[in-house]
Amino acid sequence: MKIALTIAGSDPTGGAGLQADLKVFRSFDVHGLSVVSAITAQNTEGVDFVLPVERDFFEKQLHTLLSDIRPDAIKIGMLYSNWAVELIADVIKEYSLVNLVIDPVTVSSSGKSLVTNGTLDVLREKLFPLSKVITPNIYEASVLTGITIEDKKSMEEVAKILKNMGPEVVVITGGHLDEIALDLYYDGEFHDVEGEKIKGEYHGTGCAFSAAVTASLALGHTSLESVRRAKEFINKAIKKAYHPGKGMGLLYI
Ligand code: PXL
Repeated sequence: MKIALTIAGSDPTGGAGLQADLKVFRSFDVHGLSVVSAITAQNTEGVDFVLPVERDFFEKQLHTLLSDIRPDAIKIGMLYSNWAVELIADVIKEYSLVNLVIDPVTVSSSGKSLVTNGTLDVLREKLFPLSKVITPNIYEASVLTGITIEDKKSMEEVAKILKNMGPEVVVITGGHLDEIALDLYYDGEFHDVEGEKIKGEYHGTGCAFSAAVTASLALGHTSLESVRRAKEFINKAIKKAYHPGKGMGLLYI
């Protein structure tokens, strides 16, 4: 069985974070490993509180796991702390790990910051050059480059700048063109990854998308094929989304 590791925060609703990632891995018939960077108090209405795990304990989780099991692909979700980014960069090199997918999480859908000061800068400097695919949404791509995305042209410009930061592939998610949901894929050439636009607000779509890309890479698919499979998976999951709480809908994953 192929193996994928998520390094992410815990979301008690199961809609985002490592709980969602593990469910997505399972849906792709990939064994899931998880290392937790932070725990959160949240529900479907929003994130109340974030508590990072202690640095030494975070490092212990990584070494204890990776000295035993080698993942075929790795997803980086919410890390919260700058030191967590640096530790992961060291670990990736030490264990020669491949197929790194980065979801550069910045804020929750409810607006709570999921990074501390400077985390995105360290992520860009230390981890982007080691990554296979980065999956910012339009907002995250704008924050990372300082350029506001207003149309397809500026989306392409931002994708080029992000690619120069080191990843093999940039996927900017969440673009809209009329009734089409457009993700932009850039690996030196542009590919549109189109899907149906589905109305409504759902929690954890970014997490589930990047986890699906990771699972598909673990299975040996190319980056483009993995992104297409992930998009299809998310579209189906949104169509069957449900509302277990008072707030946002959760994906059927
Ligand atoms: O969707 C981004 C995200 C990632 N990881 C955790 C989260 C959230 C959003 O709330 O809670 C743990």
